Amino acid sequence: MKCRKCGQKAAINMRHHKLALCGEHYQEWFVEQTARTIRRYKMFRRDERVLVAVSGGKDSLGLWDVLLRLGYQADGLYIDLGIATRFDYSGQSFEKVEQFVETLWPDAQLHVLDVNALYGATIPEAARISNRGRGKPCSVCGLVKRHEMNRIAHEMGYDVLATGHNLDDEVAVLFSNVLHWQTGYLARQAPVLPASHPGLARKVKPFCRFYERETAAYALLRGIDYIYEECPHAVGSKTIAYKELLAQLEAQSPGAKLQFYLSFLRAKEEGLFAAVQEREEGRLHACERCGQPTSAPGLCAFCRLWDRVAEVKRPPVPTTPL
Ligand code: Q46
Ligand code: ZN
Ligand code: ZN
Repeated sequence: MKCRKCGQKAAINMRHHKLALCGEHYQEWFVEQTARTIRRYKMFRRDERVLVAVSGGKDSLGLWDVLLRLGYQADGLYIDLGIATRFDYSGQSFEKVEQFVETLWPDAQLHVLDVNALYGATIPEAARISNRGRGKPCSVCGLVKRHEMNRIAHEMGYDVLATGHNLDDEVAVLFSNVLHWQTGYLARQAPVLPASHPGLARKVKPFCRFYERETAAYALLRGIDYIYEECPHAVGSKTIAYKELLAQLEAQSPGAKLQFYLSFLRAKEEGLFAAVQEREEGRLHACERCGQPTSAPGLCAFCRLWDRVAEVKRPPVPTTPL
């Protein structure tokens, strides 16, 4: 297989695009495609500040790299979740992020937030205490990540929050949401999510049209070292099972995932879920303590979580003997 641009040996063949490219031309194509996605969905402008949530994985590091190559004002945010079940997942992920900065972008700005140091418990510990998600820390993890990304972006004056979700991630979520007809989630699933509240950053996913093997190929060809292991809590998750199912579909019909996702976006543009969106937005109000949008009365789930952790971890009040 030869590169369509220069005729050298191809490094990757994308059957769904009927396009084979060598390493150099693939990187060029990948950066250009990202720029097109940013423009097509009006994600952000040159003068806006972008905060990229980096996890140490190929997608988020690749995204940060591409945005810097395109000349955007993009800074990184690493959230240390304190996950060390089976192996030091958080520690190893952070090493990859640090190494990325040191070797490729020594002048880039990286913010680091340590959940345990800030709130007094790691994610698995907070999940155990709160008993949300029945043993799996993922719902607490998602809740904390969302809240903290919003908070940092707001406090540090970023206009946009970018995450490295790729097409496979988006399609697995879409599939799950359709399977359960989660209309509220479907209404909110999009490449660009406008700020749901004044002062909050817009959320964007510039890699939403890339297959996972495309983001992996970019990281490898670009020399980005990333964490290969999944988070130990991802093992056995529904999302992984859906991804396997969808991979079978894609093998039989190349481009099926991209079609599924793009047709969904078109249907949304035509107004599908517009009523749900309106209803959901109407339910939101500001949390009494932190001010972030919530549908719960009074305090949001994040504030309630840490109240519960503090209650359990607070040292017992010494009682005076009678
Ligand atoms: S990091 Fe957190 Fe994921 Fe690990 S605990 Fe679950 S949600 S699986 S993206
Ligand atoms: Zn070439
Ligand atoms: Zn709150």
